[in-house]
Amino acid sequence: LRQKALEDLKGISDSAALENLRVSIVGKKGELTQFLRGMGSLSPEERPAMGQMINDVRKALETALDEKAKSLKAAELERRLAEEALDVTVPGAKPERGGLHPVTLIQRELVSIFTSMGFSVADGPEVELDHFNFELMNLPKNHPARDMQDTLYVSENVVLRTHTSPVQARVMTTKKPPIYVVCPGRVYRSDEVDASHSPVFHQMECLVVDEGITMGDLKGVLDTFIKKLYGGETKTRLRPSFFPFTEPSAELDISCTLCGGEGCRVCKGTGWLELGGCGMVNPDVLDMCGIDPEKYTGFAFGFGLDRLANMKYGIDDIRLNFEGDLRFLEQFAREG
Ligand code: FA5
Repeated sequence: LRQKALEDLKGISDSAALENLRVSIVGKKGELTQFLRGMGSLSPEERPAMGQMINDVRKALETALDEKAKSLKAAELERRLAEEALDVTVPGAKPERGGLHPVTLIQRELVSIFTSMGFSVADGPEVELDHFNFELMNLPKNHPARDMQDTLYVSENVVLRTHTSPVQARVMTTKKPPIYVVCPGRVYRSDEVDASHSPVFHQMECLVVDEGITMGDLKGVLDTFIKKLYGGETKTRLRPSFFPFTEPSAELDISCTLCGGEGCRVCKGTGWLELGGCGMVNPDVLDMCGIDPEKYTGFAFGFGLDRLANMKYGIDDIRLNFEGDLRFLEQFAREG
């Protein structure tokens, strides 16, 4: 039995087979156990010698089994270590670097320019009451000038804000002058999509209300921020216009920063680009918002951030701003 068991042990190469062998020798029904059971039939004289012999065999086999178990375990560990080894010298996969969206970049830059001039930032909801979006902006229901902005209505009295001007009303109805705020944000209009129009776009509003504010202050602030944004060479121009919430009103143009001359794809060769509207806050608006128009005057302007960003970065189609194409966005990821 001993010889055979030791022989069998040599051929074993995994722990499951080893366990089977152990059971077949020293298990409850194992061969050696059977020998022990058979001792009852021996004469008392024979028993001690036989018992001694079985015990010796058992000890020897158990030692051999334990040693085999140890060496199998060591070999298995060795194999696993080899299989799972990591090559720490293999270069890692480079993580993709995200970038800020061009509109976010321009918005941050503008907020930093305006806060450096003493303005603070105000915010308002994108789902807005008709009351703030239109009525307090001097656009009562059925006023024809509402047609200037194609409105997405949520219900009779709730709209997706068509401009950032309702934030003006929210500020004026809750704060007393002096007021110096800018309000960047997303706005919505049911405009046809083309290279310079999107149904979702971004505007930034600027509102100043204080004693003795004039159109000269408006022109001065416009000039200052445009020069800071595009460089000292850039010019601004005001053209007479109409908005119900400002009087007088003007359209703000800036000299084309990407001008390619006659065939310029950005300004169509005119040398000027329309950026947004502006004017002196209509005294009726001040009055409706609870500010004394006899004591205070103010100016406001609002412009499209997408167009401003596109001019700054030389993007010729506004749709790129909303498509989320990584090939476009990754161009704005900064190194470092
Ligand atoms: C307004 O929205 C006024 N609230 C601006 C204003 C504020 C005037 C304060 C006076 C005082 P307007 O509808 O012109 O004005 O829009 C302003 C700018 O938003 C436009 O000049 C243009 O740059 C941008 N814009 C308008 N519609 C779109 C559009 N569909 N896609 C992208 N940009 C647009």
